[in-house]
Formats: sequence, structure tokens, C-alpha cells
Amino acid sequence: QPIGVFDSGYGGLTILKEFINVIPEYDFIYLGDNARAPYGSRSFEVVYEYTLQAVTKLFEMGCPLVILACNTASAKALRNIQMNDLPQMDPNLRVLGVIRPAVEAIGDFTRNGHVGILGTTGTVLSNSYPIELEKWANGKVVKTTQEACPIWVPLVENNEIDSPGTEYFVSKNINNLLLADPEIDSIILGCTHYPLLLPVIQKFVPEDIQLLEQGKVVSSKLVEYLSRHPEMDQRCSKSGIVKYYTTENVEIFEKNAATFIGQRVKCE
Ligand code: DGN
Repeated sequence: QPIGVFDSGYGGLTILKEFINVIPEYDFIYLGDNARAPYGSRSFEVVYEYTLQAVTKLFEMGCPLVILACNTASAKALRNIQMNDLPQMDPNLRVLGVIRPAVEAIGDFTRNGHVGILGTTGTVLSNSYPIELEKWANGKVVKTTQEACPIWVPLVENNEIDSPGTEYFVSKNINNLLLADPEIDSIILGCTHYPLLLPVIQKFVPEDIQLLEQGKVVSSKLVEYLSRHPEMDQRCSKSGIVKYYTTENVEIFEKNAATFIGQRVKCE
């Protein structure tokens, strides 16, 4: 059975790309809810409802394990699904998110415990990162500062990565973050789209500040999870097949997906 990977649109492809890099033998189904993206500015209730629908669909398609490869969905829907919905479904099904792996990894990155978070408005307002950092960063984090970057996702999705306008918004948000806490020594890129802006981000972040990209961390945590749960690992089929589905237009998905996953894919 394939591992399900869900995102509101294209962003989760940056996470799937790392899964394929690290465990290419596994089968995956990617589902992008492009018809209803972006989720970043939607309410808790709406993100939860949409995410639950997608997770249910992936379970129906045979996935025993679904990764919410979207910070906004992980922030606003994961806990509810894990606590309230999963126990009523098949108890052998699992849903995991992208926030906790990043939070657990930050202990290896930060030296002084001052951590910065860049994310969508929804992720920032949910306070999921500060809450999870408090719980899962081994007491290593002393101060968390968040900056919402609502323009960054549309910039990436409109292919404006190299434009001067992008430099303006990226520098503005990073300056805000570093002004709010000048002692920050590590920053979590808490949105699936931000790795694509890395060359621009690096221009404005001093070299001694570490940048944590989620794809790499989440993929190594998935490998760890599968080795700790052999019964789940056995249920995951390993033929190296990856299938892509969108709730919107297939041709548009195929055209845009290449920017995020680095290759042309076939979609249904
Ligand atoms: N995938 C979303 C995230 O990681 O927060 C970004 C896209 C969106 O829905 N705003």
C-alpha cells in the first residue's frame, strides 16, 4: 500500500521530493487540493474540514499512513484528526505532520536557544510552532519569534522567484524577524514553498544563522518512524511507484509541479 502525501497544492512536492530521494523504493500517492488552495489564510474549521476530507480520500485509496506535507494543515488539523477522527476510523491507520519533526530537529541546530519561525499567516496565528517547541525541543529553546510571510507563497506560485519584488518582500520579513529578536541563531522555514526561495533568503540572512529546511528533516524522521514501526513498514508497498492527484486541472498541475519536484510528472 502506498504512503499518502497531502498538501493544499504544490508545496508538499518539496517534501515528497526528499522522500523519493531517501526511500525511492516506497510507493507514494500525492494529493494536492489545488481547487481550494491556498489554505494559509483560511480558518481552523475550514482547514480541518478540507484536510479530513483529503485524509479520508487517501485512506480510501489504500494508504495506511498519510503525511500532511503542509504546515498549515499540520498546524490546524493534525491534532484534531489524530485525537478525534482516527480513533473512530481503523485504529491501524496513521496521520503524521511536518511540524514536530522540524521542532525535534531544532535542538541540533540552535546553540543559544533563540529560534525564528517563518510561515504562513495561518501557521503563525495557530501558535503551533511555539507550543510544539516548548514540548518537543528538549528544553533547548529559550525564545521563539515568529514572522508571517503572506506574500511569499503567491510569489513562488507566480514564478517570481528571481524578481526584485521578491527580494523586497523577503528582506522585509527577514528584517522584521531579526529586529524582533537579534539573538536568533536558527530559523525554521515553516512553509513548504520556502525552500524554493532559499537563494533569495540566504542573501538576507547572516551566514552564522542556520536555516532548517523541512524536507530533509521530515524524510529522515519518516525513515526513523518506519524502522520503529515494522508492522506499518510491512504494510507499505515498495515498487517505487509515485502517483499524483489534484482536485483541480490536471494539465495545469503537471505544468506547475515541475518547479516544485524538479521533473515533469503525470497527474490524474
Ligand atoms: N503548503 C502550505 C504550508 O506549508 O503552509 C503553503 C501553501 C498554502 O496553503 N498557503
